Amino acid sequence: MSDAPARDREVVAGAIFHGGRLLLAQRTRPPALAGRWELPGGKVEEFESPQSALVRELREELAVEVRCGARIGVDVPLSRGMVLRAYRAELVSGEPVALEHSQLRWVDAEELLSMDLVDNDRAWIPELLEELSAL
Ligand code: 523
Repeated sequence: MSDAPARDREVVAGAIFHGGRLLLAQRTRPPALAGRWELPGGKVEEFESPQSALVRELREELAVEVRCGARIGVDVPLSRGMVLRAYRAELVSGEPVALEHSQLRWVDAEELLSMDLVDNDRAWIPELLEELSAL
């Protein structure tokens, strides 16, 4: 594998709100992040739009079909010039199952604050809370 810098590569994460709750997923890897909770998602492939990547990642990870909506929260810089961005994801069909995470949890505003979120995703807490309190 080359060590070419992945400049401007995006990682997408989906905020799925349903019934007044937000879906969180517990990571299994890498060891430093295992056990911590995130908005599910993953890397945008070359020649793929962030929206298509989100739809693909949530299909692979949760076995659901979603429609990608608007951005939510700030851009979070990652290592090697990568950037993490959250999008709203609207459930179109299916019930989420943890195919690549150790478990899933639907949280309300209070529970969101008590979860051990990965550091990067903590940047979105204000907008996520705002949405949960408006639901
Ligand atoms: N994050 C992150 N929060 C978050 C996601 C979806 C990803 O901080 N909600 C970080 C974790 C990794 C990087 O973004 O440092 C890539 O996410 P990952 O590992 O979920 O993406 P994959 O599964 O596409 O990556 P591969 O391991 O290459 O398959």
